[in-house]
Amino acid sequence: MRRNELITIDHFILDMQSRHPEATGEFTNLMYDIALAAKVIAREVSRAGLVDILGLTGESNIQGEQVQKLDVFANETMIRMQELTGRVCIMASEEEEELIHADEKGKYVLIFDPLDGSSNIEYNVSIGTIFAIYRRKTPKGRCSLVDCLRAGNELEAAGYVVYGSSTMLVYSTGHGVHGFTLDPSVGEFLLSHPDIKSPPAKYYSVNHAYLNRWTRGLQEYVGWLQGGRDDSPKLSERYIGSMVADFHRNLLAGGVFLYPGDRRRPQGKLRLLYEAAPLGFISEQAGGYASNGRESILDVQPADLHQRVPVFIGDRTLVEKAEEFIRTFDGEGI
Ligand code: FDP
Repeated sequence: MRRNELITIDHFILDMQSRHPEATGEFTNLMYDIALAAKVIAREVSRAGLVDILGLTGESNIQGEQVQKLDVFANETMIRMQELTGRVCIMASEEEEELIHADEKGKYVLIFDPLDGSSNIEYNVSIGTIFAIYRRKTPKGRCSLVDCLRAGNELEAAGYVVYGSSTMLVYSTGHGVHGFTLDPSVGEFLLSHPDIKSPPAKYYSVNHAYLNRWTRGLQEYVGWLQGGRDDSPKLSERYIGSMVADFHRNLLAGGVFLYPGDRRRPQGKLRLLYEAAPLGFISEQAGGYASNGRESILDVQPADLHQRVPVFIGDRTLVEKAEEFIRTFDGEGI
C-alpha cells in the first residue's frame, strides 16, 4: 500500500481476484455481499442505544417498521443478502436450528454467527459477526448437511466484523489476514490493517468465574500464564465476554483466548462451525494457532451443525503450551 492511498474493500477484493485468472468473480461478489450486510448491521448496532430514548420498544418504530431484536435483525440481514444472489447453495446460521437452502446452482456454502457476544448487546459493549465460506461438496443439485459439516482445513475463506469503537471487517482467503475499517462518512470499508501478523503475546482472556470447575491441567496452565513459574510469560488479563472482540484485540495486540471445557460443560460453550473454525483459520493465517486442547481445531470433523468445542486460540507458543499442560495432567481431576 502506498502512503495515504485509500483502498476500499471492493478494490482490494477485485485486485485479489485479478491475481487468479481462473476466477469467475462469484467469490468476489459473495464477499461484496457480506461487506454490504456488515454495513447494514453496523448501522443498526450504532442506533441500538437510541431505541429506548425514541420509544421504539413497542411493536413498530416511527417509520411504522417492526422493531426487531438486534440478533434477529442481523440474522435476517445475512440471509436476505445472500439467498437470491445465486452464489450460495446453502447456509447455516447459529441462530437457526435448520439449514437454509438458497440457490441450487450456487457454488458456495456460507456458515455464520450473525451477532456474536449477544449478552453484551444491551450494554454498548463490542459484538460481532463471524462468517465461514466453503466450496460446495455436492456436485450438483440441492446441497445438504454434508456440504456444511466440514472441517476448518477445508475453508475457502473466513472472516469477522467487530462492531466496536469503529466497525472493522477482517478476513482471509488463505493468503494472509487483512483488516478494513468502516468510514461511516463515506460508507466504505477502507484497508487499515494489511497483512496482519500477531505480535508477541501481552494478554490472556478467559472467564475466571469457572476456575473451580476447571481440570488441574487448566488451572496449572492459567497459573503459568499469570506468572506462577520462572518460565511464565507473565501476561495481563483482558476479558470482554464477546469472543469476536476478545479475539480481535488479541490478534492485534498479541495474546491467547481460552474457552475451555470444564466439569459441567466438557465441550465448553463455543460452536465449532460458527465460531471456533473460522476464527481458528484467521488465527493461523496471522501466525497463531487454534486448538481444542489436544489437536488443531481446523482438523476437527464436525458431526453436528451446532457442535461445541473447547477453544484455545491465539499466540502459537501459548496454545501449544496449553496442549502440553493438558497432556501432562491428563486424567487428574481438580
Ligand atoms: P454470548 O453468550 O454473549 O453470545 O458465543 C457465545 C459467547 O457470547 C462468546 O461470544 C463469548 O466469548 C462467550 O459466549 C462468553 O461466555 P461467558 O459468559 O460464559 O464467559
